[in-house]
Amino acid sequence: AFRSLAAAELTLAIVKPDGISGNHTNSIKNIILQSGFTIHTQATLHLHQHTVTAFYAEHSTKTFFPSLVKYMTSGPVLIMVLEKVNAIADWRTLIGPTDARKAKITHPDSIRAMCGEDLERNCVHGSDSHESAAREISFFFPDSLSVFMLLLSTGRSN
Ligand code: RTP
Ligand code: MG
Repeated sequence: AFRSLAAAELTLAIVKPDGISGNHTNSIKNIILQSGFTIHTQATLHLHQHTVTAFYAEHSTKTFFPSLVKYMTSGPVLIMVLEKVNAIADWRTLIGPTDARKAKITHPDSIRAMCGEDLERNCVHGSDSHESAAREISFFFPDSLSVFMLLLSTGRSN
């Protein structure tokens, strides 16, 4: 009953195909749990190109888009809903900069520094805002009542 007062937040995390094929899933889950997140929901899926196209719609006009779709459909991914106070910003901090090559220099303790390779193959995803988190969680888990309740209880306009 008191949990709703603690303003728990949800975010969407994905272990991308290179994270799975490189056997980084267990280390990533250990970091998640040691950092105080709860794994609320999880699913392993091999995404279809149409699913990736819809998920990354904001990037559909970028030159790297065809390559991104090929990468994200190259093998299974692990999709997780993470729960914690300040989950969205804290998960983005944990994963580090988009470019894993730069992350290895500037954020050597980040997840992308640990298991990513470059600007594209960066092994993990994280929602970048409250709006993105709500869209992305309902995109993959449209039927989850508890997710719906939590998004409602933590909803805000920014
Ligand atoms: P994500 O959405 O996957 O969490 O990553 P992000 O916010 O850090 O980066 P974003 O700009 O949203 O880009 C989405 C994903 O597209 C690939 N990418 N490739 N070759 C390129 O220039 C390029 N730029 C981005 C990466 O896999 C990136 O995570
Ligand atoms: Mg992004």
